[in-house]
Amino acid sequence: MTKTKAAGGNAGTPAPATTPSPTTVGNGGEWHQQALDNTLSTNQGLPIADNQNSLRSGPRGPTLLEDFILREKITHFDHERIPERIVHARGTGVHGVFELTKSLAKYTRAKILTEVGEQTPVFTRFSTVAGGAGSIDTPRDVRGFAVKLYTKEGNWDLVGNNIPVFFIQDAIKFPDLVHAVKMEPDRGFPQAATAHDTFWDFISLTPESMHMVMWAMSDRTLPRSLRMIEGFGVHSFRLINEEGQSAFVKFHWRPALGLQSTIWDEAVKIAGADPDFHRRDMFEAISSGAFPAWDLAVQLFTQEQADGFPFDHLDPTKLIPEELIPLKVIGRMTLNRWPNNFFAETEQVAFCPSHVVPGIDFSNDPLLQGRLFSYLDTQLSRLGGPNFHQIPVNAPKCPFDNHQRDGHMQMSQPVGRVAYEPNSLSADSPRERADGFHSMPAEDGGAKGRIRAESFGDHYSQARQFFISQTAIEQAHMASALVFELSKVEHPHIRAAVVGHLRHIDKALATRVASGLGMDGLPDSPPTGTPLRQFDPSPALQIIGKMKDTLEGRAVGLLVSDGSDRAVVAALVAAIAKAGASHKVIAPHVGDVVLGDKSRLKVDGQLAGTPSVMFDAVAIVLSAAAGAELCKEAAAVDFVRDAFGHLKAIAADDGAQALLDKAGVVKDAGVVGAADTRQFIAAAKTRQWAREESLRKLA
Ligand code: HDD
Repeated sequence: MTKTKAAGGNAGTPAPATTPSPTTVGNGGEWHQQALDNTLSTNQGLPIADNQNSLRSGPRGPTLLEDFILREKITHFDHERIPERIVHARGTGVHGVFELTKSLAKYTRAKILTEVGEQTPVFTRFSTVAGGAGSIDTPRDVRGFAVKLYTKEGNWDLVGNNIPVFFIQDAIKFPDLVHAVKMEPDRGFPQAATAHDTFWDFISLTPESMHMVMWAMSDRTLPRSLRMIEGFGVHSFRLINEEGQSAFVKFHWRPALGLQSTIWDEAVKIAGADPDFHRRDMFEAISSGAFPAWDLAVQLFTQEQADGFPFDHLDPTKLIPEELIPLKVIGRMTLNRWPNNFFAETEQVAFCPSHVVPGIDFSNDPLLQGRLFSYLDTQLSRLGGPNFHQIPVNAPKCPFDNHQRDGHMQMSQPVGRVAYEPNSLSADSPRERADGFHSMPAEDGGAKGRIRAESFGDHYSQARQFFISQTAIEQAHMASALVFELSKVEHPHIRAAVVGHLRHIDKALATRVASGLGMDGLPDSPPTGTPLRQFDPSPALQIIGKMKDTLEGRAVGLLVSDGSDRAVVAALVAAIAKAGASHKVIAPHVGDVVLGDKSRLKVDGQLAGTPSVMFDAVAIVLSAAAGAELCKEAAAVDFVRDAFGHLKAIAADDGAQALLDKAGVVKDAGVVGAADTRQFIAAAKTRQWAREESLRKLA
């Protein structure tokens, strides 16, 4: 038998010249010891001599079953994926810290809400709802906003969304809702989209969804950045103080950067330009030290106040307007550390609304009650068994101990012979503590039955309130969104049924949508069931009203070419940085551009791959020759046309004028000279809403 020299092996992959990474990795996951000398080994610690070739009989012969190294590696690989979340599969997680600034000691004994100045670690995961784990970041969709607070008294998970109400009133409808919104099961599309028959069919037959539908059709579901969304705990929770008294509470997260959204055409184009737009945005912000922050605010109210509300606060399709119960800011969350490993943390993190701490309790909201079951249950199949709390990202950072034992993937090694309580054999085994968690002893009697409370019966008044609270621009976007979504619905009776519901919300809206869908007149409305109320507008429900007069945290695209004026470019860069924004240099080619004074400027993005949809405003500085040349380049014309069409501020010098003309840019307050940096920054802080009417026929 001829001996063959093994090719490859470690000799074929020289170790990089960098210093070895730390010997331990992970946040609490220190079990994963990395060999000090960087030796590649099997999971049993066997040093591997050849990681390039499997064991075979002869150089061209069959691979041998004996190759335990191959089998271990491939087997592990084959099992690398776990079932993705049935909803909220696509997510971005970040570590951070929560600091309480105002004590709620009057209302609760929870230390997380009473110890001012205490820094509590958190892990926050943002998500879309409908799409799979690999789906785009910018569909029209609700965003999940789930926060795990590792408190001294155990983990508290506040598992919310960026919308304060929900589609359904009872958890028993959740599987139907999710089956309706997910890709249609016979055809496997559309992915991450509500614009299809099954979603709107379910909605049209579920009038309680109308309030959330209004929110979903607003630009709230097209966020500019995950750093610029609000978060809501949605349900009423209870706070319980030392005396055992209870108050109701709703939790709100308010972004320090204010709210910002994209517009529909932009969101669609971002999806193609950068499917990871939101994840990348968060990664870049954290990496650059621009840590996003949110205020935690509460709405506190008593049972007596709740009894006087013109709606039922236990109904998760209702919100409590801020005008009725003002928000009180009590703390701040700052996200400041990207996970070490996406799978270990972002994928394996397990949130459960049932994770509360002493002093926080549940209300009887029937949706919340169902959630208390569902999340624990889903983790069992998603993470493979009952020990998911031992995964570092899920483990409490306070001591925890009980008599639960064994199970799949048990990582701890409990010692001793006693695994039960009460016992007389082990004085130091865990026992009850009188000041542990107590449920509120609320009296909740009543006849058993599958009953929907009459007080849950008004499905339209708050939907109407939301609509009339919006600016005319936001209303137009909602009408257009409804037309777009329903235009994708193939069954006319579904379209008609939805428009019928809209009549109860706002007749003018229904008329706009009906006309956008080419309907002859307005379809019939279903009976309302209960008399509707006329609520006053609540401006706090707008996005535009909650934008901050700042460019902080946002991004400007700077289109340049060889020969661009260095002084103008430098002034723009300085002004953008001063405004707290970032910039990227875009040019027809990567590498460097040589500016007019022969200095060189590093290019961050090539024009065709870095369209203006990725920025909040653009500045274009070109020599006359480059400007003329770029008029022949579709990517350059689109760059400008889209910036204008998406209502962004445009700063341009004389050399760029030909390109602006070619792109159909008409001078307005948002189109300014490139040298006028002050005016540019002022214009860039907001969208040029007045421009929209001239550009786009909104429904
Ligand atoms: Fe849910 C995940 C938010 C109703 C069942 N939900 C999940 C996540 C968020 C929410 C943010 C992702 C958590 C993460 O990042 O891992 N869900 C909500 C909100 C709701 C809501 C704000 C209404 C107010 N959910 C809801 C109901 C049920 C569920 C009524 C079931 C009866 N949700 C789940 C789930 C998920 C989930 C199937 C999927 C993955 C997971 O739990 O861990 O159990």
